[in-house]
Amino acid sequence: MPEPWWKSAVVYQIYPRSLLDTDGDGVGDLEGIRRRLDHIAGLGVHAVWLSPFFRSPMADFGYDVADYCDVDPLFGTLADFDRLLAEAHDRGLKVLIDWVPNHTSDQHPWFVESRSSRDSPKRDWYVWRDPDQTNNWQAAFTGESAWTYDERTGQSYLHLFLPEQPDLNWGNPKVVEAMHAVVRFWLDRGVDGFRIDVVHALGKDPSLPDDPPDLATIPHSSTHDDPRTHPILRDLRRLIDSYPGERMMVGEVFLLDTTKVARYYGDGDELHLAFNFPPLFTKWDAAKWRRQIERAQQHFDPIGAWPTWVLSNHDNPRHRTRYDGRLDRARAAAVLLLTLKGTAFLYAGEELGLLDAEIPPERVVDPGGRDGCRAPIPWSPEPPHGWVREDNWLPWPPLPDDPTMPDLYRALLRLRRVSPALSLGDIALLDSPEGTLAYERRHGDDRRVVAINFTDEAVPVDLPDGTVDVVTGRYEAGVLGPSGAVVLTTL
Ligand code: ISL
Repeated sequence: MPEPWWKSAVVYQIYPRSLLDTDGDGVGDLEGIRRRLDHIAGLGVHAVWLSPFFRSPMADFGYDVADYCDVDPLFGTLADFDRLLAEAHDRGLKVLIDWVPNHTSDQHPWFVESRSSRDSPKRDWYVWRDPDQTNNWQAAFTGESAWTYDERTGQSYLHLFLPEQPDLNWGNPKVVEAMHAVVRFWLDRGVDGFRIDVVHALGKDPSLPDDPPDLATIPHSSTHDDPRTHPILRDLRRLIDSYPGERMMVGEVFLLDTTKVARYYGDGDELHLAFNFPPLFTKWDAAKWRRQIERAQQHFDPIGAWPTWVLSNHDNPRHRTRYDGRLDRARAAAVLLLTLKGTAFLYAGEELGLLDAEIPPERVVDPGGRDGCRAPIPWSPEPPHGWVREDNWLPWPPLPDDPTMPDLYRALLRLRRVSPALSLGDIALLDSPEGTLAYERRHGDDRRVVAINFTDEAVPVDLPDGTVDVVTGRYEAGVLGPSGAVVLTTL
């Protein structure tokens, strides 16, 4: 049986506000995404993931949803979405949408009803407690309590994120039913799957125990790991797998421990894929990366879970920025990301080698300090860079400084498509000199060897004989140049 598409896939994440504005309001829109489809498909990726475009008051820029089944007017209409979906499919691109099931907006009619009185039929759709029955959980972004007191009914509600993002109560079967209906709505419309926001936080112990003192200063959403989440995921898996056409879900398991992340694959009956973030937080250091690869082998392989790799997204400084702004490292990192065993996720703009924008204090809009990586993407050198206006919701990042960067991504994606070893093969770490990383990918007769030099010196790497598929920096006479990377076909 052929492997499902999402195993060999590379997914391109789009933050709709930042890709391209077409109506002149200074914020990207669905039509802008449609107009960039040729570029995206031309890179050779297999799928796009759209961050939320649903109706929202935008307290968290769309991760506070007020209607799961409609498009926010800022981004367009449902008809625009249908057209985008159809045109993506015409180009062979799968479309994943971002589903935010842990919390809604405080403006969602469910919450409006829930907060209206203690006897509201939707009271128990959220988590309400008397003020003396709350706990010490800390909310993300604010560093304050995860509970907000609501005067009207004299109780407090739980929010692992902003007070404008009340947590749903997944212990209530009515919530489960309503949220399954949302999933069906989009599957019926033809989406290929979901990126699921903070999926590990869905299940909650109704006794809401305090965090131990050593964790009490960390946002609870990054430590929450309750076993009640697993049956919720098994139900969702059954629902998604009941649809034809290999629909899938990739979960944001924001637990910075690969051992824990692996559990969200269940016995092949929970998430199809889970983000594994520790590598994203790993420095540009060969030994540290080697350890991350070993951990993925150790925790995912034995249970038949397929790994994922991501270097940048809308929540963190772009990897080039994290790697001291260095272009040579960004080029080598592209080789690393696209030759590891697992599904890879690109963040729009990384194929241009983008850096974060510098945000002056008066332009800060995100309560979580994440504006830099969400800056509008400059698609051409001359202002307004393919956009309508020069001034948009966030300032521009530095303009791309290497016009060959997209060629590197295209070359790597082409190689992945023709190489069973790179797209689906096993990985074996090879011995290599300090400061370098080398591994072999193998599938049947197809064998590729990859080496990355994390240092600023040229290093002799003693790789097997082979022909060079892709190189960044220099590779000559067995010596890999400073911050260089090479992919070889070997016999
Ligand atoms: O953004 C973070 C650190 O800067 C993370 O802690 C983040 O809160 C975590 O990854 C959860 O993120 C997701 O849910 C949030 C939303 O703000 C993020 O954009 C989303 O990716 C709440 O919905």
